[in-house]
Amino acid sequence: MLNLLCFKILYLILFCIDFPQTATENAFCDEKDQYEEADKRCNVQSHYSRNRYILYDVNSPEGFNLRRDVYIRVAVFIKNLVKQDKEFKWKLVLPPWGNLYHWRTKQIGPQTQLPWSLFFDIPSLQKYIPVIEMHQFIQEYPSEEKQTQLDVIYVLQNDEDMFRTGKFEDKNEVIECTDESLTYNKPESNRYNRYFWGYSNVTFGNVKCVKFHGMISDLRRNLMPTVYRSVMFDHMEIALHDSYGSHEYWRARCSMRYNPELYSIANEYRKHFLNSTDKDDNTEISNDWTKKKNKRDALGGPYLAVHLRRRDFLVGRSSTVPTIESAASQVKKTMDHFGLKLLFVATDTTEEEFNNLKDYLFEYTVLRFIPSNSVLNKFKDGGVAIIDQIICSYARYFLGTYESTFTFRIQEDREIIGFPTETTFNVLCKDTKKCGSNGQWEIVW
Ligand code: GFB
Repeated sequence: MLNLLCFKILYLILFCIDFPQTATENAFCDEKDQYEEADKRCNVQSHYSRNRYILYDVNSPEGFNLRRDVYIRVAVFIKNLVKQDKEFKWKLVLPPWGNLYHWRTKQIGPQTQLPWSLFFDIPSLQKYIPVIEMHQFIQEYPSEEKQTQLDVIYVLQNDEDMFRTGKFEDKNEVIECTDESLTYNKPESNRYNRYFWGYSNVTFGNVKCVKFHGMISDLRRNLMPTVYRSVMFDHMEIALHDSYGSHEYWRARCSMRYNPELYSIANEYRKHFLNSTDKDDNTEISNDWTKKKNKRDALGGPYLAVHLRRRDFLVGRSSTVPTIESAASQVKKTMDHFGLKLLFVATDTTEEEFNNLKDYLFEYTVLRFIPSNSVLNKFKDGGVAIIDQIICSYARYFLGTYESTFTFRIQEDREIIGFPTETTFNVLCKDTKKCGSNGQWEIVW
């Protein structure tokens, strides 16, 4: 009997040891007469032991490419956390893609709960930080009665006073949640009932509203890993980059390689329609981004690529978006300057406007990527947009849309491939007189 007791105690020590217990839990594990109950709990705990999970979501109207920028902020945050805190095993749970405003194709069914692996190369992301998909998290995180309960959710909010007065200072202050701050669903007995990403089986133990202003690293004090195993941040777009455009930013950005199948589709298209291959265009880069080399001698395929952003930009950014006629004239001027005859157009415009553009550019071959049904069904609107971006990123010369994050991501990819900056950081102007600049966000090696 004594032996059995000793064995049980040893067992409890071994399996509870790396789980940081609260005082109550410690007392619980020490109680010899309750060892059976503790044994059961520690069995469960041994599954996740020192694992700590961070989840996040972004303001629902935000588009795909702003969300990618938020990922970089989070990735750098996790990277530093992993480096500095050896006590816990930090993992980032990738927020599934879905219900984006711009994803409008109806015939492919609902575009929800899409895993990151559909768009990105997960092993490549994992070379930067430990990431897991949501469906993996649901499997590996202990659940009760098929409900996955996260320990805490922080709902980040801007401090409106700062925006009113223009006086900005760092803030990370837990405030009382109002109905307005929990607009998705009213809290019911302190439960946050919004179904994140449509998972009705994911619930929250604790909801905290936080007025936040400052860099993302300041969220470290909200983690409290000895209390919480899983922490979710809603409205993560509110937290700012720790060091935008730094070496670390670019490392995280480089890790965001796309799903290899998307590269294959784009490369086939380049080869068949644009006479473009990596070998001929001097655009070969290592499959492993950690082995990337500092170079600026990419030539690019013999085509000009333009990102012609329309739809909501025509309304929200009417002061910077050109007419089709003006866009055509700017494109023509650039193509003539470089002696190019092939034009690739990435655009969210209508068939009618695209044909209109082609009419203005009748002397050139004007192409856009039209996905097959199987590509569209498999990779959805998000995958097709990435194929457009990849093709743009390999052009000899690129013209983007002013202040579009879709354009920014293409410019970054061109920096990674190694193009001279003057072929990349160019945007269409409203008209010939007035032209803004997106700036030049050069890669830092
Ligand atoms: O990516 P995104 O945030 O860029 O949103 P912006 C634009 C979305 O529209 C893309 C589609 O993610 C695509 O789904 N789209 C745009 C395109 N251009 C193309 C294209 O050339 N090809 C294809 N296939 N799809 C922001 C929005 O857009 O603009 C904000 O995120 C807001 O919600 C703001 O509307 C005004 O930065 O261009």
